[in-house]
Amino acid sequence: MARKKIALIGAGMIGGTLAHLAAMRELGDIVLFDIAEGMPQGKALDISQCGPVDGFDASLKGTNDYADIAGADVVIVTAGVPRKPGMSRDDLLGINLSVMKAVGAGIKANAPDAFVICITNPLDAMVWALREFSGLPHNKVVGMAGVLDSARFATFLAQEFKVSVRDVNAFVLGGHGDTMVPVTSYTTVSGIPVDDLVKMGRSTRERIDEIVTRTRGGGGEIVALLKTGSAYYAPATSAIAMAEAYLNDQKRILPCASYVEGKYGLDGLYVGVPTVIGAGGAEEVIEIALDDEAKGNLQVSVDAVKELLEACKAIDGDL
Ligand code: TXD
Repeated sequence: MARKKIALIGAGMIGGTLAHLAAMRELGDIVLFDIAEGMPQGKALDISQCGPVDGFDASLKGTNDYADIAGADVVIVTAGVPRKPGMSRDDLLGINLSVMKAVGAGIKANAPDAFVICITNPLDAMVWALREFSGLPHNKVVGMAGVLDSARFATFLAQEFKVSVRDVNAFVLGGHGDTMVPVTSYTTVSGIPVDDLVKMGRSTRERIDEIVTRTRGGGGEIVALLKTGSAYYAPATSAIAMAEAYLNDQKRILPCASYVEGKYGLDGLYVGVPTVIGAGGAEEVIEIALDDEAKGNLQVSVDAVKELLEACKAIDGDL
């Protein structure tokens, strides 16, 4: 069987990290595409030279030509401009919308059978726009945010409870932004709900609320520290988990920005929901029961996403 092909559109900080991780895990051969000339070629060469040391078999190619992504099994999109300190995700809208238009056309023409994972911010709007521009089926285009947001939530909770991160199963719903909805009632430590751990005196409601607030601002915290650019190690690791679930038909239930029509009372938009990822792409959106507080928070998040979609439509007449 021929190796799988992973195309990375955008070879910046996340794109380069994705290429390194995909090579080390031997997910397949890797194509790094960017509009910057030389940079994807340089990164491909550098990473390919890890191979003899690390012992992985993966060919890497850097390119500025969409023809090189032909037949890709997975396409991961990070192309665009990252947030700078003081800049909100929404400020990025106009610039990154035009990038999605070019990328959507490139995927449509060269890799129409791929499973596409969008990472570019503002995420919930960009994944929707990319789907529109590429014309791929909704189940083959998803956004990465929830895996990262729940990893941040899990990291902080593991620190709070002084337990292994492996035992924390954190649950985050909604849009990727300050309105995301970390749901403590579905968040567990080795099966024990966080709310029960609070009752057992292992933390306090106030501490958990602080952790929820820190999770919501998790991206901004890193942007402020880095001063140039935004997080890339954990975002890349999160997208790789989604790509692996698809390539290996794992049927993992991962929080993804998926197209939701009907469930959660939504009528056709991309937002973060638990999604079964397998060989069929986003195979199923899982609808869970939410208490009134979580429902209200999800609505705020959905309203924020809808506002962004309206702004996209106002900018680009094709949408
Ligand atoms: O959870 C999440 N979804 C995110 C999203 C978490 C962290 C960062 N997130 C967003 O990912 C961030 O706000 C950005 O929109 C993307 C990519 O972040 P990265 O840190 O990798 O940005 P870089 O290093 O600036 O890389 C972007 C690359 C850069 O090399 C540009 O030359 C290239 O994108 N670029 C393009 N490539 C192809 N085609 C076009 N049109 C293009 N325009 C820019």
